[in-house]
Amino acid sequence: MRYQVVTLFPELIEAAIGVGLLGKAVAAGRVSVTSMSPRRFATNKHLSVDDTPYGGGSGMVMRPDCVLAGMESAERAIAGEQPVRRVLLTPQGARFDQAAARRLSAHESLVLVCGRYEGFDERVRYFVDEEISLGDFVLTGGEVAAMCVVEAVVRLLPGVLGNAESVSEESFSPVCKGLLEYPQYTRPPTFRGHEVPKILLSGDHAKVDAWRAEQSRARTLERRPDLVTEPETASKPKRST
Ligand code: JB8
Repeated sequence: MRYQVVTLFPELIEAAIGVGLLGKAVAAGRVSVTSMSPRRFATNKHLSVDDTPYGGGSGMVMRPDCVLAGMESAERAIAGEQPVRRVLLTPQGARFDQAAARRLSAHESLVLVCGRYEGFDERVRYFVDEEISLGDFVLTGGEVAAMCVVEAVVRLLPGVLGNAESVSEESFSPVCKGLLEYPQYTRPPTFRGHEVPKILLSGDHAKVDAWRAEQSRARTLERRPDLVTEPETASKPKRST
């Protein structure tokens, strides 16, 4: 898979792709993550990529010409004439989640477009396939969001995670039924006065499975009730005759 990040700060992306499983996948040639700066397509003597907003107001806006030239160059670099999915990272986008990560992992080539300053000239949006937000908070630019997307997508690619079960059993995966994961423990059996639940030391796998399922359910109800849509919690009270 080939990913290009359009960014004024390529060094931010390069620092992030060198380590961990992502670094391994890149080193193995399984994925490429490269970046393209819109600054390369600046035309004035100051190499500006931003300008003042029409209609007035504070701050600066990313120029559409530099952003588009960066996108198109990024695209040619990874895909030639092959199809590419163009993704804009902004706080106004659709909320990113595991389903979006799975969907994007099916694309051979992604171009992730990052802004700085107060954001993009609105016309940039006419040239992208989708707009993604990490959540209801504002970053100083799209780079960290783009790396979140790359991380979430790359670890889903076949052969990137050593243990395929880690992907299929984790929170939000269908096997977990969209619930949060159960609590995990390792040695020592007692840590600063806190014991590992006895059942996990029992060797009774059926009981362990049942305990974990119940922990997942209870933990999800407590922390993320929005994820629970089971019929038992939604059942109507019986009407008496
Ligand atoms: C200027 O929070 B964000 C984000 C914030 C930004 C820009 C792009 C994305 C551009 N601030 O996802």
